[in-house]
Amino acid sequence: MRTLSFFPLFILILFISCSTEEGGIEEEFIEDNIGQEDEESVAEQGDSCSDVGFVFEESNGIISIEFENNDFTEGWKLKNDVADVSGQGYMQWEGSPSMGNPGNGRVTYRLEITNTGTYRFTWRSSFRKGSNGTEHNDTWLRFPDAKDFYGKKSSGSVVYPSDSGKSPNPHGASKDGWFKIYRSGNNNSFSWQAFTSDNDAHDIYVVFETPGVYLLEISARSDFHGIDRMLLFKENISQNDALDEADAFSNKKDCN
Ligand SMILES: [Ca+2]
Repeated sequence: MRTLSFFPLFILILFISCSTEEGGIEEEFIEDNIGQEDEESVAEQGDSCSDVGFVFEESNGIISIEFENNDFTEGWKLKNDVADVSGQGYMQWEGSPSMGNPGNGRVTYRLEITNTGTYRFTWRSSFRKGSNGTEHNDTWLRFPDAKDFYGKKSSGSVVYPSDSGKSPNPHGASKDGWFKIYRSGNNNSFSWQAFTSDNDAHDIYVVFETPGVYLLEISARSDFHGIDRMLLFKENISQNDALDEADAFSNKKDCN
């Protein structure tokens, strides 16, 4: 399939190389074709590193990522106005809020998983506007090609994203396989919190069944939700132990 999908692009390049007229139109076609190829590779499971450009490498069951260490769409702003953040600072969404529609301002991280199994997800975030910790405190999250993605409480209660084909679903917003991930409290210091289901906080888990490259997607929900770092760790590792290891950030491997 990949050879076939490149074939029209190859013909177009040949055509342009022989033609000096209407170059602008042909260039548009080329851009469209490249875009389709990108979308196709994103949708495929089992991408290799060379398909996606770079990956964050899991090591010893831990993935630690500076949230800002990626390419962002318009609307996301890099901020560094507080001392208590690492790397280049943190990212916050300053575009229009997207409370009911996940997918706007989408950014994808590729994770190269060697140690398969169930990982817990958390991030370090703050609300960067006002004094009410129930506002500007959430962003959408999705793992589109993982074996499973769910919220779980210590009581055993489990919720699955809406439209995932599984139930029950969380209280409050969820759509198209996305969870709304929120933090709580009126202290706006950056803190490690990541919950789903309103007023019924469930921790976040994802299952990687086989070794390979998996997608972690975020998209804008609240404006002025600032995110500094993300952390995934095997569920048999405590969060404190994972944090002890997490200052050694995961290698961002360039595949090109
Ligand atoms: Ca950071």
